[in-house]
This record gives sequence, structure tokens and C-alpha cells, in this order.
Amino acid sequence: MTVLHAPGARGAARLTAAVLGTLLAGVTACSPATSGSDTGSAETVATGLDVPWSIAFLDGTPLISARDSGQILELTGGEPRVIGTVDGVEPGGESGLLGLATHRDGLYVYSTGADGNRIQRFAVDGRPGSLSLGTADTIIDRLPSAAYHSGGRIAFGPDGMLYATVGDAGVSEDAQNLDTPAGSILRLTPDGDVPADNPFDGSPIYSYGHRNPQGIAWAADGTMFASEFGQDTWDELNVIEPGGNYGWPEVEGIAGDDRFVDPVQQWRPDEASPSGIEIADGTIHIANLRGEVLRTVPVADPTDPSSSEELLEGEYGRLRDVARTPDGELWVLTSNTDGRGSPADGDDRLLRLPG
Ligand SMILES: [Ca+2]
Repeated sequence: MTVLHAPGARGAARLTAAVLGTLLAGVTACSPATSGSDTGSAETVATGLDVPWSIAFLDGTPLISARDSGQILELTGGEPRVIGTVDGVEPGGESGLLGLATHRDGLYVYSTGADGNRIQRFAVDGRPGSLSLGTADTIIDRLPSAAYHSGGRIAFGPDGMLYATVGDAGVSEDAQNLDTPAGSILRLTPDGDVPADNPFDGSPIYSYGHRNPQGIAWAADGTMFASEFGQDTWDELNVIEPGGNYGWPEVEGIAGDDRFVDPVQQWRPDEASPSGIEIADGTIHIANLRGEVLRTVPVADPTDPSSSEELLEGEYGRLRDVARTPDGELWVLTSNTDGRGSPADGDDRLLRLPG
């Protein structure tokens, strides 16, 4: 964005009306657009979404989860269309229909039911434009859920295993308790079993000491990253190591305590609140809710805060998820209808970043 410095006396004398007009036009053109407007720096793919939470691509067709309605939408020709509603979704606060992940075995869905959070695998029938959600197979259930700190993201790693983020569900000390999945990242086989090479024998827990871990993604070299909502002090970006203890609730942010793994970056929650993340071309992209910004961190040097960039800052309100399309574009979901957005930010939308 152009920064106008107050001209000195000599500079002011040179500012002809024409030059001033050009400068002002330039400022207008590159100022952040009014929130929710169509004139931001991204292209709108779809509008009118209601509390969208996650994007995934099933054989190239974009699918979107809607947190409160429990609906899964397909997007073909720019129009969202409901392919089905997940049975028994009980929305409340941060809970409801949350993460999606696709796999050759079907569509994996993370949602809140009457007995807590669960991950189900669905068959998806039909062709793009007339897809329908088939039968569900629950692969894990009774995960801790709550109106706050309900985790909710799932992704398949390069090892073919399913990873899931589980919040502490408001019981912070549980994040240090290996007898409960609260406050951890899980690693499961696609059928929901515990892989034989998990760090804790017979346990789905892959890492722990998390408060409310969110997005997970892997760099080309296999390094796993995860975003995490902090309490009042620091939000985090962590490199996830098997068996790692990430400190919550003993410490928050970079603590320099040998017992815990420090985050590679941390941000104040009002500048961040990082949810979905995606890695493309050696860059981690992080969708931020309160910070209303798509923040980038280079995989090659993730600990250097000065190497971060901020995209879409303040243009579209709260940002919930970011995903790479099969064509290599980056798409971003807003989250202004989740009860915490400003009415001025309008309906939620799906955005496409310029290439
Ligand atoms: Ca931590």
C-alpha cells in the first residue's frame, strides 16, 4: 500500500494539482476495500455461505462444510448446492460440523454429536453437480467437545495416516493428560485404528499439550505444521514432532522450557487467531479470524517473524480456512456469520487469491 509522507516545503511546492490527483487515485486504488465488498484484492468464487468452516476437494469438486446447519455443499459452476446433511450434528459455540478431508475411501468429516466430537467417513455418490452424501461409518467418537476449544480439523499426512486436532474442551489440565485425547493431535489409520508406530503405545495421541490446535499441513520435506489458538497471550504456529509436548497449560507461546516444544512463531490473539492452514510452493498460509488476515510464513525459515507477509488484511473480515485447489490456486473461506463477525462484513464467501 502506498504510504504518503507529509511533504516538506520544497516537496509541497512541486506537488502540482495533476500530480496530487494521480497520488490520490493511487491511494484509492490500493486502499483496503470496504469489508465484504466485491472490490478487494481477491476474486469472489461464491457468496451467501452460512458459517462455512472447511474446504476440501473431492476428485476436483470443491466441498464446503457449514458449521451450524450440518450441511455439506458442493460448488459447481459457482453455485453452492447441498449434497447432504450430517446426521445428529449438535452445533453450539465453536462446535458443529467442522473439518473435511478427502481420501480414496471417501469423505472424512469431523463433527459434534450428542456424545462429543466424532470423525465419520462418508461415501459420496453421483456426479459433480448432483453429488449426494451416502452412508456414514464412524471411525472414532466420544472425542472431547465444548462450546469453546473444540478442535475440529482433519487431514491426511504424507504417510497416509489421518491426523485430527482435538481441543482441551475447556479443561486445560487435560492437555497434559495422556489418558484423554483432549488438547492433542491424533494420528489414526484411515479405518480409525491406532497405528503400530504411534509415539505412545496403543494411543491415538501423536502430540499433546495443545490448547485448541487447528490447522495442520505438511511441507514438501514432510515437516508437519499446526496452528493453535492461545488463551490471552500467544497464538502459535508449531512444528509437530511425534510425542511432543507443546506446553499448554503450563506455558503459552515461546517459553524456553526444556520440558516443552516451543512454537516457531507466535502472535497476539487479536492480531491472529489462526485456524485453517495450507502449504503451497514452500509457503505456509494461515487463515486468521480475529486478525482478519491471511498470513504467510516461509517453510525454509519459519522462526523469523520478519519473513511473514500479510495478505487480504482487513478486506474480507474474519478468515476461517485456506486450501489449495487441484489446479494450485489458493482459496480462502471467510467467517463473518459465526456470531463473532461484524454485520458490516456481510455474508460469508469463498475467495480465490490472484495467482
Ligand atoms: Ca504451546
